[in-house]
Amino acid sequence: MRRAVCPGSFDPIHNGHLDIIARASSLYDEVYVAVMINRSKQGLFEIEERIDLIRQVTAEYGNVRVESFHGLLVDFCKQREIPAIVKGLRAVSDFDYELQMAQMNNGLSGVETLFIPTNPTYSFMSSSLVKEVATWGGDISHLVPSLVLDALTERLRNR
Ligand code: COD
Repeated sequence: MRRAVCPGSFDPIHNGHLDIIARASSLYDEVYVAVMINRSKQGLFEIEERIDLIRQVTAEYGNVRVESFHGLLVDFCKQREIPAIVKGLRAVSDFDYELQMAQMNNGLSGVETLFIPTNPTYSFMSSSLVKEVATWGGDISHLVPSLVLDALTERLRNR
């Protein structure tokens, strides 16, 4: 069984993330989406809420599993016998840090990192930007799945 992991914060998942997960799911038998628990940073969505949104928007792929993790990504990979990390590359500016992480992860455990070039439609996107635009009432309906749009609208209304 060929397995890979797409890790991230996913606070919340957006169409750029989804595009990479969809492409990974067509290349691997089983794709884990690993949602990082970061205790030093309060997110807009709780980890369980992020997981729930990701599960719903990836359900159609059939081979995507969604879990949280705390600590090193390589330990998550080791426990599940995952040999590959799949990342989306948006721009050259992503590359420096991604290269460092890929080399560190490989040195720690032998896990490989594969980069998929982002779909140009989504290359400018990040969860932070999506939240900022939504906070000020901008239209993000083309940037996130409708389920996420509803959740974001609801969350920001109640803040
Ligand atoms: N288009 C395509 N792909 C995208 C886009 C986009 N517009 N935006 C993001 N992505 C992809 C990228 O591959 C990105 O890495 C991933 O989605 C997740 O993005 P975010 O913003 O949700 O998540 P990050 O960047 O906060 O996630 C960082 C990690 C959790 C991957 C990283 O910090 C990590 O691996 N941490 C675990 C601790 C660890 O092992 N540390 C040692 C590292 S060497």
